[in-house]
Amino acid sequence: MRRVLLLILPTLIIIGAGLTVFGLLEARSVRERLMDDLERKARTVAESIALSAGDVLSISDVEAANRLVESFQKRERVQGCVIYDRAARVVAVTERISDWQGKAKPYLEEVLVSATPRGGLERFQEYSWYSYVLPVFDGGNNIIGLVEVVYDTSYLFDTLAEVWRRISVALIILTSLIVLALLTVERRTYALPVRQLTAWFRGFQKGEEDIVSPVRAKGDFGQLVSEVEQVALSLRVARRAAVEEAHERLQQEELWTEAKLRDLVQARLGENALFVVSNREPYIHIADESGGVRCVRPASGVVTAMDPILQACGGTWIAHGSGNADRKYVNSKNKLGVPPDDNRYILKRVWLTKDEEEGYYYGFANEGLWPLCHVTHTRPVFREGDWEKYKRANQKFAQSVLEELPARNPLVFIQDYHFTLLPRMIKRERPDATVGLFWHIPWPNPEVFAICPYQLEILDGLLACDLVGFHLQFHCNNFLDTVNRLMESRVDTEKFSIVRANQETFVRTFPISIDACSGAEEAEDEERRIQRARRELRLENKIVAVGVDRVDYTKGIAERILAVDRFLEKYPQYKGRFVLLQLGAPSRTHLKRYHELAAEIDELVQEKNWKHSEEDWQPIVYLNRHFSPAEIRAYYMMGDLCIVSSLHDGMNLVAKEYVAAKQGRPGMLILSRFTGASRELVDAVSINPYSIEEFADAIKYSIEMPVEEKKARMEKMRQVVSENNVYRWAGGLIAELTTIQKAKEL
Ligand code: ADQ
Repeated sequence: MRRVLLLILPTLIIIGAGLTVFGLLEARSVRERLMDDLERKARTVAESIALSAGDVLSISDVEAANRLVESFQKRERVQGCVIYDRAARVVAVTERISDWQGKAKPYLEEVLVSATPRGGLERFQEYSWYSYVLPVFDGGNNIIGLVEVVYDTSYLFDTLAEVWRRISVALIILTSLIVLALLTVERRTYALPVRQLTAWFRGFQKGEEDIVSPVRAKGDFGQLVSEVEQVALSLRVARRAAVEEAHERLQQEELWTEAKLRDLVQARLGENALFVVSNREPYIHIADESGGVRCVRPASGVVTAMDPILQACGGTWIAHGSGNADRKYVNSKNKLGVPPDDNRYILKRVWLTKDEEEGYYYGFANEGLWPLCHVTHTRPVFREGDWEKYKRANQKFAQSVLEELPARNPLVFIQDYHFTLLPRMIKRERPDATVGLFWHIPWPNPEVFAICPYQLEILDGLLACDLVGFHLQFHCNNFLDTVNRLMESRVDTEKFSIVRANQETFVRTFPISIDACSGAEEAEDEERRIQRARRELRLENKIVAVGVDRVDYTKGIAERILAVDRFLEKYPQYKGRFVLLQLGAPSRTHLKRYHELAAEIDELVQEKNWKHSEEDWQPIVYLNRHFSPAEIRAYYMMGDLCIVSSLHDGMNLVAKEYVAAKQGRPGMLILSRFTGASRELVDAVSINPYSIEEFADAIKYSIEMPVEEKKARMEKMRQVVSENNVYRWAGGLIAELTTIQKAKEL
């Protein structure tokens, strides 16, 4: 619209100005012509009167003078005539303009003095009149009187108005024709081809076949079209070549690596990109009070696992834009390349209102589903309003995903309990899409799940998936049991799938993990970082146990502090020598339960530090803030022990991160048996975090374990984590999803 206005407005201004000048000149010339005409007529009439007026005036015959003026008043447009004597006194006046006598007429004097006729416009009784005055002479050169002829001039103005009306109509018609012509030319030569080219290129990006654009243009625009076609062609050729190379390499590699996952994605998905949806975004832009902006990777297991996958394979990650500076960093489609300094994939941010975030994320997801799925004795809260907002937010994400999907067989990989309704919403619009959802938290047994008032809608949403993944077989079993008990469906325990309304949903185990090689720096740099951290926290010569968690009631942080307290009570020889270094990333602080938990932990730390502290030693160092992955890695390496005491945890990546970071250094992992990780990391020291006595003993046992045993156990766990890494997790999932996709195509 703006472009069209820019084109049309100057043209209109020029035409308007031109026609106005033309109109003014034309009106002036018409006016002059009419005045000349009027003067000519007036003069003729006046001269005719003057012929007889000479006699009448010389004998002062008033009767004859009156007859004379009345006889001329019928002439065309003549209003009336007046005969004056030589002193400009009225001798006779046409009755119709008898009022004219009262008008002051200084011009009569001028005519008497100059002895020449005079014509001009005069205002009288709010009208404009034309007066022509002719001197009347005796036989010689002496003036004996004057004759005045008065005309009505209204027709003169009517004629001028008519001229202006015609000019205006011409102006309107001309303007409309020019605007129409400009719009037609603009549409044909610019708007339409640009629209066609954009639609074609968008289609090409979504995988539609046509390699030649439908736009045929010449000149500059034609060159642009040709350049766009070249880019499309090179892209397609490069993608094809990459797919073939990937197929070949895939046959050769054994261990799952970033490169092998990339090959698998290229070989299986080809030109189609991977679409990932999660609530938490992997990079958040946060503005601080000083006006600076930081880009932070949030403390989230989902982000820790998924970021290396997207970095390896590319694709689009759609997530809630939750940072207060997020909007500044996206393009017009709400997208940006991430990581910020090395754009490997696209992050598309979805905006939620405060109200939606409150109901969908804090309310339904984190006060309802989160406690429902974690058996930690925190009561789930289900509010109708939250559920409505949860549905609305799922719909918003569905819209955002659907805008992105390629033309054929897209693959969408959804994360977690925030999006139970999203699979159905996507499938309704795109039945050809293959949709997988990974459930990062535990799935409870049917009795527990049946508490949820919206259980059927949630199961219906999830069963639109082609694949639902869990960390553990136990969670898969719980899910199948839940569906079997609560829904009309066919559960196939051989194939581990559920069939409902012509849709088969496969249920599979994929234990999540980490990129075991990521974050490693030069050995010297790492050593320096560790020494600095020990110095700053005054931990030199101390036995350090690290704890790294989001501050969440499922993570058993309070139980950990109580166990340290009991350990020091029971084994006082460790006073002054042992320190728990607890890193706690503030999480969901907006919720009352999390607020209370944060206060409870602060209080416990103070109480136990006060109880046990000696000289400059305190048993607990609590750093309640967010750390970068590199900082956390230094703390892991520094930790003689790592304590993971979750009361219930889908997997727990901290345990795996610690094992990977130690890289052959002695250390020991104390791991809650209620984490998914405990099924794989069987060489850790296993604890029941609810049993404070057992927990305290486990700390002593881990410290006193012979170094050789520690090394051997850590090495076995390191092997497990490096083999069962996050690329294997994603590889398994994507391979399964693409197999399902192929089967559907047949
Ligand atoms: P989370 O509950 O978020 O994940 P977890 O798997 O332990 O838990 O991952 C937490 C991540 O946050 C780790 O990468 C850790 O390094 C990081 N982190 C912790 N404290 C931090 C701090 N102070 N600063 C910065 N980063 C910090 C959910 C499930 C888990 C499951 C994961 C992945 O609850 O059971 O393992 O998803 O599926």
